[in-house]
Amino acid sequence: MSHSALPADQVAALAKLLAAPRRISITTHHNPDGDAIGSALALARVLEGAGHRTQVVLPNPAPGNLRWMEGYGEAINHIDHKETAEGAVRGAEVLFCLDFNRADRVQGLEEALRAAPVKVLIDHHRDPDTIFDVVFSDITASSTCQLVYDVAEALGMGGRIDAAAAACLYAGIMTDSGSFRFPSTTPHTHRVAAHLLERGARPQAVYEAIMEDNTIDRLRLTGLALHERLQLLAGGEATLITLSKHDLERFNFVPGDTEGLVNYGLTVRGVRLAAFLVERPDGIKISLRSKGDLPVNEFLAAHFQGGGHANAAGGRSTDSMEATVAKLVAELPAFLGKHRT
Ligand SMILES: [Mn+2]
Repeated sequence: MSHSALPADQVAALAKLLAAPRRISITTHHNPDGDAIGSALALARVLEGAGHRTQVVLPNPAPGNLRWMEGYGEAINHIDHKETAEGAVRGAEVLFCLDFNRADRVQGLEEALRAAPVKVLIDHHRDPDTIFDVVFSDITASSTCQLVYDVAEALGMGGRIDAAAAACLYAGIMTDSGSFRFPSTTPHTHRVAAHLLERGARPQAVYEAIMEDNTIDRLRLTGLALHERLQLLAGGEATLITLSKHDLERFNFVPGDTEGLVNYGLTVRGVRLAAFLVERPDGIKISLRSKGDLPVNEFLAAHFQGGGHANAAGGRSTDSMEATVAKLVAELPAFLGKHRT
């Protein structure tokens, strides 16, 4: 397809909502990533340019490597500004919900979100909740940023994407597509990226700001993970990395430090599935990645209260690390066997 086809009735419904200047809030999921922050800040900028009043409201702050994005300083988060954040979400004339599709993904803001009178969803995750009034949900889209670009174009606001908004959108597309390599990367993804470059996004600057922002501690934690915590499973078809609470403490872990770690396991020759298990205060957090037709979201839904995309999904366990690993090791062979090409 040469362009993205957004549902015409939803475009019309949104155009009608935005026909007069509105008081708009824009929110996204807990632990916001590049796609979440990029899409929220870019949309805010475009809507401001079109005469609306906007407020970006985050459940919690962004990691340090995303705070350079234009408009982050004006965004508020629910951890530091509880009342203001809830008021902005609850009281908005129009609430945009970006890069998530279930109310509980905004954590402490959930009640305020449910109370918002008009909710617009722009998202690319599976199985959207039915609480939204206008819905742009496309699970084939590389990113929410790509969809925000498409929505802006469809509304005739594409011209309002300036260099700052273009950098935000480019950042989200780049991070969610694994730097334009995941299967969701289409000709349309590259066309959108090309338009963003024409509007002033600078790929090298965006990449450096986001990807080359390691601390020494983070690199050393990665080193430990690859050197001492990585193992081959299932006769070499899968890898597993485990990190304990103690491992994290040893390297002064801050959120984001293990982001992307699971992907290293998938680069081993012959490996189709990579698992990363990390001990968090509320249990074991599980991340799976796969190559080809190997739906790890189904595996996690069946065994570890999880879900996500076919090649990238997450789950959890309240068992010990040992018990969780044992269960994973026990269930993996059957799953890999069922999906042998
Ligand atoms: Mn996303």
